[in-house]
Amino acid sequence: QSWQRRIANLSGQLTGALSSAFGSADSATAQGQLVISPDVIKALRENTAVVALESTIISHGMPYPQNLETARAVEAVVRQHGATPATIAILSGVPHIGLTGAELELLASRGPQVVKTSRRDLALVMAKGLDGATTVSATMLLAARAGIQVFVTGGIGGVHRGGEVTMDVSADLTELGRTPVTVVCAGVKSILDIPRTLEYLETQGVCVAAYGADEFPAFFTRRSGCAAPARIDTPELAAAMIRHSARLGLGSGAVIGVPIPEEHAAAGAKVEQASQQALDEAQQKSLQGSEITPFLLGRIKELTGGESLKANIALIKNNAAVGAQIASALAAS
Ligand code: PSU
Ligand code: MN
Repeated sequence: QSWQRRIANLSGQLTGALSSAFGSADSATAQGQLVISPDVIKALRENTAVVALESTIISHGMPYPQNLETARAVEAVVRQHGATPATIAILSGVPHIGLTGAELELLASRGPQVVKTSRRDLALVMAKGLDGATTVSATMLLAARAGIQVFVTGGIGGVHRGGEVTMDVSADLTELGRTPVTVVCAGVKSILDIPRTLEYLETQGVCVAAYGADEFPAFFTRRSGCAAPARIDTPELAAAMIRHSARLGLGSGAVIGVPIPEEHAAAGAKVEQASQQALDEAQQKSLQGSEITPFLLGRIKELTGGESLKANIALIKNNAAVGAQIASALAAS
């Protein structure tokens, strides 16, 4: 039995969901609490590579129709690199692992009307039968329940600037401390407090590595000024780290920060400036809680005339290639 499956079997709820999904030709008829798409079920059963993808980035992170195009392109990149993509969202109150084209379209076109669903929101979104776009924390949790160990996104949430006073610390960070999923991303945006985010992840016992670099990346720029706690240069080393973490039963996740490709990093300085302005505006508007991140992302996009969006799309595709290589190395081992 694979490690992946053994981890999956730790969850009784999941075992029910998986076996009912495995047993039915049409996964939509699964009796369990998760609906897993036929592709993903097949990949999990055959122990081939699977990469989880989040959906808040689709609903709240980008405008329509670029969000839909990007979601499709990212799935295609994952496939090109030999892995099965599993985009995760809640549809009519049911967590879905792997979405159809129509389901992706629905999420993308409804955008921010879909509930931004973090760990704390999951059960109530399900109870109300709503559509929810999962953040990094909720996506990690559901991926783990489905036995998926590698997850690709753009950037994770972090400690907000001023977080030492406001206590605005993304639930992504505590999730990383308690859910064994490796998140491949472009690091943490400089709209956040990157040094404190790294400190917090250390406290949570999360392995944080830069991929092929010594410095932890800052999303739009390759450098954050912060040394990465660790460095990983190959998919094989990432896979070995994930295996050891599982064998030890660490129970925590990992972050692998992939620097934005050089040719797209040029827009970085401009985006940095826009970030500062957006931060000032958010403060003037006294925005709070979960509104802050979507506001900042939207405002930066406006201020940079779409340049940040282009860079954003490029870096996510790059992360998808790396994540799929890591998932493939893990499946092969
Ligand atoms: N950071 C980005 N892009 C995003 C997000 C974060 O660069 O789209 C989204 C992710 O879904 C992440 C969430 O999990 O925002 C974090 O929100 P908050 O800061 O409210 O925890
Ligand atoms: Mn927050």
